[in-house]
Amino acid sequence: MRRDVSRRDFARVVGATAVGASAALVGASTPVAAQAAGTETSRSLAFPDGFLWGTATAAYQVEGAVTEDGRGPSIWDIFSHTPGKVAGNATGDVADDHYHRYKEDVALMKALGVKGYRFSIAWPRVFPDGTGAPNPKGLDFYNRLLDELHAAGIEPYATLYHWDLPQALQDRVGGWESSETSKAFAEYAGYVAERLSDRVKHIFTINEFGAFVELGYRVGVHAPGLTLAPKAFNQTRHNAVLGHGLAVQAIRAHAKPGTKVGLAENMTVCAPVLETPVHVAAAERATRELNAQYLTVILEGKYTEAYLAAAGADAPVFTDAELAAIGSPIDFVGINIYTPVYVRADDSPAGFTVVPHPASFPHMASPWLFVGPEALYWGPRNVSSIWKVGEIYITENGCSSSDVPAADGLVYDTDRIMYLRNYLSQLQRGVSEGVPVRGYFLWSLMDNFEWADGYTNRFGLHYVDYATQKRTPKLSASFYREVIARNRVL
Ligand code: GBH
Repeated sequence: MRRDVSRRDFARVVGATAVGASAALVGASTPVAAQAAGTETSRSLAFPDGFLWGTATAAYQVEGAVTEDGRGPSIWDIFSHTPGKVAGNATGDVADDHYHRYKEDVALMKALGVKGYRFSIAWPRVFPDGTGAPNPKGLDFYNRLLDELHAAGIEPYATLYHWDLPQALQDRVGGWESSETSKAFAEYAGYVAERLSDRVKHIFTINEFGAFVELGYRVGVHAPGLTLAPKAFNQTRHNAVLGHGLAVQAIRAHAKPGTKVGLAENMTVCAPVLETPVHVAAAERATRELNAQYLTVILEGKYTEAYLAAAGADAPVFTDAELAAIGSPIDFVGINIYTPVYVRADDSPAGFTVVPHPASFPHMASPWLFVGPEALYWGPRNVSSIWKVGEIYITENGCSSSDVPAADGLVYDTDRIMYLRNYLSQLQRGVSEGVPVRGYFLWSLMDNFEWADGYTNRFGLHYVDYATQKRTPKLSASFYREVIARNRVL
């Protein structure tokens, strides 16, 4: 006899939220894994004990409260308030109001069962002018958040720069166009590390050079909205990696012993078109060259010859001391992975070619988010095989879906679950082969301000009704809770 299994079971597991208190819903009932310990049908696709399951957000995308407690303006405040820059002229003024609702949001995480939370610290809360006098009230917010996470048994992973540069630095020195910003970033990093490293054991310097520098200073679709000529632009890239390196040194100088430091980069993930030795080797060559300006120089302490040759007279100007700083040893590499590029071997001097996606290649709600699950296998595998990195985190992975609440108020995001199931299966493949991925942070805990897309693209495990700030777990939240509880893909 047919019955409406999916709808009824889902409603039982997560439905409480739709009608009542949010935090209770996903986690309140006995985890299914506990009931199922003896009846589990499969142990395939299992992760090792202690694998760190987490979720992620970033300050400007969730906090709101942009003028509260002495926070200074960031380049994203100015950019989003400039008409025509963000879809619907949306801003992060309120976003998810996480600044006031962080306790509720930590409860959502606890209900999911995550063991780690990756969040970012807003530089303009801590130094409203970018440099100079710190604003203690700014750091207080993160102290409150850390206390709440600690009480919930969730390990904090803090990112120092997720794109919200103090506007004062943009005005005074041109932001990342100047190495003054690199130095200011290091001062801020040391200041925060000294004060938070009693509880924060993992610090990421910078989130995604490959996004904020390219889109903010070359393409102009992200803050500060510039379209620099190649020479100034390559110098900007250099200043950004220099900022990372100087910050690593400052963190080492000021943090408690044992604090680990790394970065979170959306490296270009190169997947071989065919898994044969010749194409696998080409994908490794491509990984070094297509990440030359960021990850490669950070991990090797020098630019590749091909990068400098291609830049020619537009190459960045730098000193050996700067390269040494950029190449400061780090403890782990974080990789934000959404989509791969496919690479094949060829007879060119570079020894590889990127194969463009055919028009029919499937993507999620965001047109750029092509579905290539094997990115979660090849990304970390390439990093570990090329650079012998021994500790890797997937610092972001997730997707946008159309996410329209059904008549019963719930969001049945089966496409997001399909995406996650396939990506996590490829991650599991790598981990089971010994690729040293220690944890995974799903982007994102909840729908939020998606930069130039405003609120039009939703990446959350929780649906946010922006009119009421009500959070409702999507079906994917149940999926992720079960993955965590069972420590395997399902
Ligand atoms: C990450 O960027 C960010 O770290 C995070 O803040 C963000 O919310 C999340 O992913 C989801 O996007 O529209 O053609 O100009 C991922 C890298 C950079 C990919 C911006 C999409 C825009 C492409 N993203 N890019 S386009």
